Amino acid sequence: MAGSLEGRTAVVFGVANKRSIAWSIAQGLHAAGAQIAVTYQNERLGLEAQDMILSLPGAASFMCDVSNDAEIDRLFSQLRERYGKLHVLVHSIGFAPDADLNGRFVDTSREGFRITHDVSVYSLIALARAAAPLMEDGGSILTMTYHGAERVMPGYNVMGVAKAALEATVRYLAADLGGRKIRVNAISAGPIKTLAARGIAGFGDMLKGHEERAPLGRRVEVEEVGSTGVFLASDASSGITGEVIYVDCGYNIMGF
Ligand code: NAD
Ligand code: 0WE
Repeated sequence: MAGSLEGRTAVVFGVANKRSIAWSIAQGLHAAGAQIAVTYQNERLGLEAQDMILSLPGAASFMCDVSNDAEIDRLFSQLRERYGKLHVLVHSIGFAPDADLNGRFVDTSREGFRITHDVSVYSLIALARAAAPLMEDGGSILTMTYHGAERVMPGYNVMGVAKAALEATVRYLAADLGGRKIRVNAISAGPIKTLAARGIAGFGDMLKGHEERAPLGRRVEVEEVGSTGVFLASDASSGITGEVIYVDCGYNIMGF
């Protein structure tokens, strides 16, 4: 795969630390020859991001809180100034207020629902709209989803509803942007121990259940998500758009 993204520029959203799925995708894209821009949510996470990108020669980092339109506008003018064109956008962002993740779904607050959908779903629409004019040669947009969009996962709650909306958003964006040769896809990853998974009650048991039920008999490695990200970013996937690709060791196909 090395070299398949030579001459391409990619912007990656959602790097919090070395365990982030976004970081694995960024490393894969870089190894395939892409020039990388990494964005981070706030100054606190920026310190770590600046440290990490030292291992990706030529990479740069930018701050962008995706719940803020002005920050999105500022970021894309910085990207236009520095790179001119853009080929790949990776959206690896999800957030729900703690209270709405751990309680009963029926108790989801109006504000919790709004924040979850704003950060986890609307942001993809806003980023796709801002990126499209820079994707002059066509492009590939990818986002991260989870099986809780389709099946009830205890505790995933409003995030599951947001992931269902995210997967529908992928299809509507793919239809809108296909004429500009921009593809839009999602990776549905099995459970991975990242910052976003830490502190989730019963996550260890979930990993065990996954290992027991998945056809491959193990959990998914973050690098396997990274390599699928490289595939979706590259011309190897040129006929694929609007899809949700599972990288979960087959867990989702099982009925029992
Ligand atoms: P992570 O905590 O490393 O990444 C989540 C990222 O979202 C962080 O970098 C955080 O800074 C960013 N973020 C949150 N709010 C933001 C905002 N307002 N502006 C900008 N950035 C913001 O955890 P992760 O597991 O790598 O999660 C990445 C994606 O993968 C999420 O969409 C998550 O739902 C999805 N996913 C995770 C798993 C898993 O088990 N870890 C499985 C399937 C899908
Ligand atoms: O998408 C996710 C988790 C995303 C997430 C995590 C947090 C923790 C901290 C979103 N918002 C927050 N808010 C916080 O305050 N995953 C796919 C990982 C995950 O989360 C679960 C899971 C799995 C898997 C929650 C319940 C059940 C399964």
